[in-house]
Amino acid sequence: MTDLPVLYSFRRCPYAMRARMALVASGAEVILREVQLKDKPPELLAASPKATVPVLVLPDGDVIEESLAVMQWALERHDPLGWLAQGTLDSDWIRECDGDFKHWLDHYKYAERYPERTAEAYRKCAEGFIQKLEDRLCVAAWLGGEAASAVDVALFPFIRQFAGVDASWWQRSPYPHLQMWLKSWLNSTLFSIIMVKYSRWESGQAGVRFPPASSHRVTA
Ligand SMILES: N[C@@H](CCC(=O)N[C@@H](CS)C(=O)NCC(=O)O)C(=O)O
Repeated sequence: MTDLPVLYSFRRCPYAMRARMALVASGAEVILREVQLKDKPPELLAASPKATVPVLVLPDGDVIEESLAVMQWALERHDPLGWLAQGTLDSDWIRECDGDFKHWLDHYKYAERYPERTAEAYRKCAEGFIQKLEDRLCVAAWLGGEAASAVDVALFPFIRQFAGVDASWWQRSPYPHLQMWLKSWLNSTLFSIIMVKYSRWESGQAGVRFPPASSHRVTA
């Protein structure tokens, strides 16, 4: 069991979600250690002092401490769904998602912490990116073209978060293509696998094998 990479993860973290999706799609097996962000285990801090999740510790001791790097590592080893062929992780979509969009998303989601403006005003700022995605998905089923790509996967957890802040507004919003795109990820087998709940990992425990043995080969 110890010859597998160890993934420090937090179920609801969108960065950890994109990493878990790529790991599952690649067929990689890891040992998952579910952490609490408010009380991170010393093993995580020792492996990666910057202390964000996800962090992947390889059997040779190398540490991968950025979600996109975890995706790249997994998909370079094995990419049966062709996600990298369809869209590289060096992408303006991802830069904008992780930059400006994430900034406004956090303000929208936690508007009470930023009382200078209303949640609706913050949402409007985030909608610039949402509209660009909608425009793209009007002309292509996926961001990379005809098939899902690593770019779609990298963005999905953040669009999910945006939609979830006010789900009834999202249902009424003028973004039908993006709504369909989101729905297809939410309904995917892959998503159900990566959202399985694990109890918090405690020092001294082995951690759990991820993904669970029965869900190794995902085709969609
Ligand atoms: N650039 C990092 C960002 C990861 C990140 O910020 N993760 C959040 C959780 S969603 C985190 O660990 N924050 C540290 C904390 O809350 O203490 C990546 O892509 O992996």
